[in-house]
Amino acid sequence: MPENATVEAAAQGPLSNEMLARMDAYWRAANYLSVGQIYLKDNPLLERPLTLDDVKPRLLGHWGTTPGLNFLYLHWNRLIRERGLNMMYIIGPGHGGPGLVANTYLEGSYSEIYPYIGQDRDGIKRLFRQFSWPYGVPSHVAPETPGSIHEGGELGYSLVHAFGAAFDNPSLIVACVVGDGEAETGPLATSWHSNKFLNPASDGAVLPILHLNGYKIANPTILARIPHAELESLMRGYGYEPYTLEGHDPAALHQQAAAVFDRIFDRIAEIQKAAREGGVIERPAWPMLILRTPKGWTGPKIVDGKPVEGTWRAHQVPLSELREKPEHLRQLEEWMRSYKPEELFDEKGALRADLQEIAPKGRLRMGMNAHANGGLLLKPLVVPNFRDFEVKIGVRGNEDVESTRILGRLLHAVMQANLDQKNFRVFGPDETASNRIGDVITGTGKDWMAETLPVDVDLSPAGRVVEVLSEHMCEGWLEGYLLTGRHGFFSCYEAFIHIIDSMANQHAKWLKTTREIPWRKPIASLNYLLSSLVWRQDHNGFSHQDPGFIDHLLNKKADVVRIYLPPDANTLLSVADHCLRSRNYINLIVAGKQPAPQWLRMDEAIAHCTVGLGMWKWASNDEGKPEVVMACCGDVPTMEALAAVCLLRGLAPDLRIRVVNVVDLMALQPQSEHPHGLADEDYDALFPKNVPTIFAFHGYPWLIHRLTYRRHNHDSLHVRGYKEEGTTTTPFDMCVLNNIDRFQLTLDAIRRVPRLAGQVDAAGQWYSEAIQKHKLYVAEHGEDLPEVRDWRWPGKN
Ligand SMILES: Cc1ncc(C[n+]2csc(CCOP(=O)(O)OP(=O)(O)O)c2C)c(N)n1
Ligand SMILES: [Mg+2]
Repeated sequence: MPENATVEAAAQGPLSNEMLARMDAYWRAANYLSVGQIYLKDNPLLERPLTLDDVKPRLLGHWGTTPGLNFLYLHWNRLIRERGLNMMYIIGPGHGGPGLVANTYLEGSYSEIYPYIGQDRDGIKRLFRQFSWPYGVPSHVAPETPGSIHEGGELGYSLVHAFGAAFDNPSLIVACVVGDGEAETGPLATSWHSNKFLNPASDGAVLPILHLNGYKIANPTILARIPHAELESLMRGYGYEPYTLEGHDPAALHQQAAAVFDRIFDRIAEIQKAAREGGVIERPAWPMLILRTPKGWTGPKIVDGKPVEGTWRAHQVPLSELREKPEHLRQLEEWMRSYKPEELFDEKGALRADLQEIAPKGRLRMGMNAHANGGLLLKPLVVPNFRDFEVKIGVRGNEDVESTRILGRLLHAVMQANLDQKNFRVFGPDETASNRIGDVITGTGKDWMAETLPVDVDLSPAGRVVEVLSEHMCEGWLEGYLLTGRHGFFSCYEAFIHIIDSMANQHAKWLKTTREIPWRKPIASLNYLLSSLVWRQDHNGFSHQDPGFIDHLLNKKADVVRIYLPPDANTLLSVADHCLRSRNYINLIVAGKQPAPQWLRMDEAIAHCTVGLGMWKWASNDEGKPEVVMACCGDVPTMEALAAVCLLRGLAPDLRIRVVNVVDLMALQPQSEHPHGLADEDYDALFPKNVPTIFAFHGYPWLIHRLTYRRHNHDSLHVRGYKEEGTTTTPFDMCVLNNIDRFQLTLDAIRRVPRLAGQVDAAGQWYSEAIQKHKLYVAEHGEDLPEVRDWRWPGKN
C-alpha cells in the first residue's frame, strides 16, 4: 500500500484495496510525469541523485491545476473501462497541459501517435525534454495533444465546446473540466445554459466538473468563497443536479470519487434510457460535479517559509529558483521521489504492467477517441445544386431582391438533404429570421428544451437551428460541432460578431496548427454570414455599425481565412456553395439582407466568383484602354459605383470607364501573400498602372490599401469606405456621410482623370449642389430623394 493511500479509507467504497492501490499508483505516475515535464531534461526516473544538470534552464508550465486533472482522468479511465463508455475530455484549464500529455502517454496513445516518444526510459526522457522546449510541444493542452479539441489557453470556452461536441452524438459523453477561475468569465457563465438545448434522446451527455481548487493565478476564486449551499443553489438554478467531492487525503478521495462517479454515470444512463426507451423528452437536471481539492495537490507544502500547496502560489512552477537556492533542488527531488517512481516503472522505464491495466484499450482511450479528431468521422455535406435557387434576372439592376433570403432557401435545402446524417446545424444569436435566412427553420424548427407556450412558433427539442442570445455560445457550440466532424453555419449581425473576435482568433490558431499535424484530419470550415450591415442600419444606427471583423480576420494566416463580399444573390449562392464544401478554413461572407438590385446571371456569377474579381463588361465602355477604373466591393458600394458610372456618362460622355467588382477580397493581395491572390500580370491588366482607380469598399478604406500596397498601380488607387460616420439616417445619407456616395465617386473620378482637368471646378460645383439638395430633402422629408431611391441601372441587357 502506498504511503499516501491509507488502509482505513480503502475499507469503504466501491474500490477494493488492491484496486485502490493500483489507481493511486497510476495517479502518482501521472503526477510524476507531469512534474518531470515541467522540470527535467535528464535523469527521467531519478535513478541517480538529482543535479542541476538534469534540470531545464527555463522552467515553464503550470503545476497547480494538474494533479486535479490527473485525478479526474484516472477516474474516467476506470469508468470507461468498466462501462465501455465512449468518452472524450475537454479541459478548461488547458494550462494543465503536462497532465494530459502524461495521461495520454500512460494509456499508450501518445506513443502510438508519436512513436519517437516510446514506452521506456528514453521515451520518458524525450517526453520531459520536449515539453515547453523550443520546437517541442506547447505547455497547454493543444492541437498536438491526443484527444483534445480544446486549447484552453484562453479561458472561458470549455463548456460550450463540450456541448457543441455532444450535439447529435448520442453515444458520446463529454467530460468537461471548468476551472473555478475560468467560471468567472462571461462566456463560461452563460454556457451553463447549454443544457436548455441538449436533447437526452438524440444528443450525447456533457458532464461538467467545476474544478474548485480555490485559486486563479494570484487570487481566490469567487465560487470557492461563497457558502457551499449558495454554490449548489447556483448550479441548481442553472438546472443541474450538483454532486460534491471534497478532500485532500488521496485514498479517501479515490473511494469517494469512485462512488460519486458511479452515481453520476448511473444517473446519466437513467436519463438517457428514460428519453430513448421511455420517450421522455423533457429537460432533465443533468448531473454536474463540484470537485474541491487543493491547488497544487501533493506538491511542495511550504517553499521559502510560505504555504504553496492549497494556495495560488502553486499555480505555475512552485520551486523556481533551483539555481540560486540549493534547498529548492532538494525539495524538488523530495517531491518527485514522493511519487515513488521506482514502484511505478519497470527496469526499462515502461509503466508497470498491472498499472497499464487501469487504462482502457484501443479507441476507448480518451487520447484515441475519434470524435476528438473530427476529420476522421467527417461525412461530406450533401449540398443540393445551388443553381436551382438562381434569381432570374431580366434587365440588370432593375428588380430588388433580398439576397440573404435566397441564401435561406439554399440553407433550407442543405438542412433537409442532411437530415438523415444529422450533421448540419445553423447557429445564431436570435437573428436567423432577422437576417432573412429564416427559411432554413422550416420543417425542422429551432432547438429548444426549455418550457414552451402556445404562442411559440417552431420551437422543438429536435430543432436544428440553434438560437440563443449569446454570440459566445453560438461560436463555441459551432466550434465544438465542427471539431467533432460535423458542418455548420453561423449568421450574425455584422457589428456584433466582434463579440467573438477572440474566439475566432483561437479557432484560427487551432486550424493553423492542425494543418501541420498529419494525424489531425481536415474538418469542415467555420462559415460566417454577416448581415444587417453597416450601410443599412435604418432601425438602429451607430451602435449597430462596424464592418471591422473583416480587418480582424485579415490578420490571420492566409491559408486559414477567406473573405467574400458577394454583390447580389446569385454570387451569394455561388460563394455559399463553395464555403459549405470547403475544409479547414474560416470563411467570412458579408451580404446584405435589404432589397437590393441584382447584377449577375448565374453563369456569370459562378465565373465571377471563381476568379474572385473581374471586369463587368456590361457596365464598362473602356475599349480595352480605361481612363478610369471604378472598382467596388460589397453590395451597397457596388450600387453606388454603378450609379456613379451613370452620372459620369452624363457629365463626360466620352470618358472610357471600366467597372471592376471584387467578391473575394483576398484576390487583391499578391500571390506571394495569399493563395487566392491574382497574378501580377492579371492584376495589372485589370487595374493598369497610372490609370486612376476609384474604389468603393464596404468596410474601412485603409484595408484595401493594406491589401494592395505592393501592386503596381497602388499610387493611382483612391479608396472610399466606412469612416466611422454612423448614425440613424437614410440609406443614402449614410453613404454621403462617409463620402462613398455616387456624387462623391463621380467627383473623385473627374478629379483624377487628367483629360478632365478642365471640368474639375464645374464638377465641384455640381457636387456641392447635389449634396445640398440631398441634405435639404432628407432633413425635410425623412427619406432619400426620389431620384436616388428610384434609381435604376439603365442597361437593357
Ligand atoms: C480569458 C483569459 N484571461 C486570463 C487568462 C490568464 N490566466 C491563465 S490561468 C489563469 C487562472 C485560471 O484559474 P482557474 O480557472 O481556476 O484554473 P486553475 O486554478 O485550475 O489553474 C488566468 C487568469 C487566460 N488564460 N484567459
Ligand atoms: Mg482554480
